Amino acid sequence: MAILEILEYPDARLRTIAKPVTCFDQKLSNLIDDMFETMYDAPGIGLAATQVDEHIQLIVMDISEDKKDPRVFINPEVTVLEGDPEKMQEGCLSVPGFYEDVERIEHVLIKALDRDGKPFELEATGLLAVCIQHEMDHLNGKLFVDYLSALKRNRIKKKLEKAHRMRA
Ligand code: QAP
Ligand code: CO
Repeated sequence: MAILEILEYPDARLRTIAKPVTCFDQKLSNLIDDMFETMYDAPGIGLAATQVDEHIQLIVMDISEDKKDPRVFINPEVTVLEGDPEKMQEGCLSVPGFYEDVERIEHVLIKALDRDGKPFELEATGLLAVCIQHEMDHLNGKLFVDYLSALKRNRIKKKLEKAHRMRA
């Protein structure tokens, strides 16, 4: 297993559109394990393959307190069950140190494949619903900062660019 490098905003590779997974092989299984290790190490509650520069429709997530509920979503699709938007504070491993309110659909039906390629369905509300929408945005090249005002987004961009310059 390995801890992978997480791309950070405004890295252009975060704008890549992910392709569906077609091959459920050992390579995919290894990537899933590495993504869990990377997410738990951060620590985070969700990570999309896009964030580790792998442009396939794969998400790992664990919203439990004790890292006891690892979930894998491959080629996910979301259907709106109740359209009422819910405001929740979001963060992102690709936007470290920044947290802002974003409006998301509060009740969704998720259809996805598990790590063996077996289809499953899951009704989600609360944090799980918010998190799957956040992670599916990554697969479409979208970040939570895109929902903020240009002023807030640019402030975050400048601060992260400065941090990256200091690191280099
Ligand atoms: C997405 O985000 C999410 O800034 C997952 O310094 C977050 O795991 C969906 C993290 C909140 C819904 C609500 C962020 C870790 C982790 C940071 C994460 C940081 C260290 C973010
Ligand atoms: Co994120």
